[in-house]
Amino acid sequence: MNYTEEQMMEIARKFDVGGSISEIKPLGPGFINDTFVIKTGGEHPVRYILQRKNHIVFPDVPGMMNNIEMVTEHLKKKVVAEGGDPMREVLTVTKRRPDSMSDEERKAFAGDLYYKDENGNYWAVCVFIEGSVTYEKADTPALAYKGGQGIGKFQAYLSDFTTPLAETIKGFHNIRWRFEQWDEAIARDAAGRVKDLSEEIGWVNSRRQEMLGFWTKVEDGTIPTRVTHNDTKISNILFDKEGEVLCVIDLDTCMSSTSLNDFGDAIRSYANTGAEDEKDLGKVALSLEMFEAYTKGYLSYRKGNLTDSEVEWLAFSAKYITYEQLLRFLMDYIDGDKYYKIAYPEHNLVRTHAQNKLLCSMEEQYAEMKAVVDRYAK
Ligand code: GN1
Ligand code: MG
Repeated sequence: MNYTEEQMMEIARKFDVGGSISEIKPLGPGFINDTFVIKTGGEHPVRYILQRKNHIVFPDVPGMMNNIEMVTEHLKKKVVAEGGDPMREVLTVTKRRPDSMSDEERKAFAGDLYYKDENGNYWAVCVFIEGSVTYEKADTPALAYKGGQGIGKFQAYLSDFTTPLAETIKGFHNIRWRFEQWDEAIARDAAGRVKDLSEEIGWVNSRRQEMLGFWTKVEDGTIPTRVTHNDTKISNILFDKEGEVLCVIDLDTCMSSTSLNDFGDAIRSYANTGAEDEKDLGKVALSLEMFEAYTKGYLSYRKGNLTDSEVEWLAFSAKYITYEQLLRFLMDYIDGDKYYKIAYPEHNLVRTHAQNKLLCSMEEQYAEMKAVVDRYAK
């Protein structure tokens, strides 16, 4: 469903953006939500991010927005205590303009944090952080080191956050649940593609027990559960122009899980020598240099605060999340491309192959990865 510029402006005006809106432009390349930048006119223009939240993927948008509000409030207190700037170093949710709300909206849970339009789409706004830079790929170890610090600090700040968070996507990084979805997808064969995918399906099946073995450690409490981000790819971090981490964004999946997910998902993007959807598999591998830089940065904040079991499984988490991503891309391809936005028909299959190549490269270098973790965890 496409909206005209006027309709989107109307939606944006429901939020407390001060001043009149002069411009609205799409901002890419999120796979799930639709993102726009809005600019308010006047002498001192201010920019905001307007997002249409994908409520098929996130069935409880009010719960999600409430999570984000609570987590960002907590983070802001930490930043203030350290003498930082809470408006630049933490995402700021922009609330609804009270005079734009109906009685029903006022009574709704977290009703001031989102707008549900007549088509059933949910919208939310946050402040645009000026002077920030995002990357699709880490080009230097220095950037990977800083990214590691950013997520390490994020986890450290949230380590004393105790309010239960809503589970915004059921079993998001729970491979046992993913296998339930997977088995159903194979049986359903919605797009009739299973017959041509025996090699790729084999990549998933051959590692199934190994991955369940890891998840069992989370289920039995050997590996603890904490408040985590769960989507730590490099493009979800804002850097400043000097390459320092400014702010961790895309908090839609902030919930309780193992902190290892945040490490593993970051490695999946920072330490990949190629793009997530690279067609030339010769370009895709795990860069041990990037792995080391990220690990060093991350552990500079988390060393001493992780349990022995977390340290033991840290390197494995990179394989786990890359494997899960392979499964999710392939499952979506089998389902007929219902979840991830695609740019061309084979996109999810290309992504699957690239993740598998990355995973194989991690498997080959696993002993070295473990040695790096041990070096910086002490
Ligand atoms: C999605 O929303 P975005 O583009 O930051 C996905 C992640 C995947 C990632 C792959 C809610 O992230 O889990 O790792 O694509 N987010 C959701 O690039 O499924
Ligand atoms: Mg996301």
